[in-house]
Amino acid sequence: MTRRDDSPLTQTLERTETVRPRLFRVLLLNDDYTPMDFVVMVLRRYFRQGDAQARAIMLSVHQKGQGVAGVYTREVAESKAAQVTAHARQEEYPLELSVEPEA
Ligand code: NFA
Repeated sequence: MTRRDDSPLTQTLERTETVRPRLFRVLLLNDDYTPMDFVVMVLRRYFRQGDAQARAIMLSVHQKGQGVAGVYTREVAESKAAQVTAHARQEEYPLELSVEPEA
């Protein structure tokens, strides 16, 4: 191709850098009133845990006071915590969650 006088003599090469996003834990907190079956359902439906893992996490929260439901980017973690809180309040359960940065 014939080069016109005003065509560029240099070209810019692009380099795309990716940074891994910070991850956040969604914690489930124990209470005396939320039914165990509701917590298991939450872990399965919102946190995509299998049945055995959901039961293990629920029991661990029940016995130790809190536990990790899942780990996500900030927006996803906060969205899941808000959705689960709304669902629990709809059922009039006091279930509490918290979102904390990993490490
Ligand atoms: N402690 C609740 C009960 O005995 C069950 C529960 C587990 C609640 C995990 C919140 C989180 N019904």
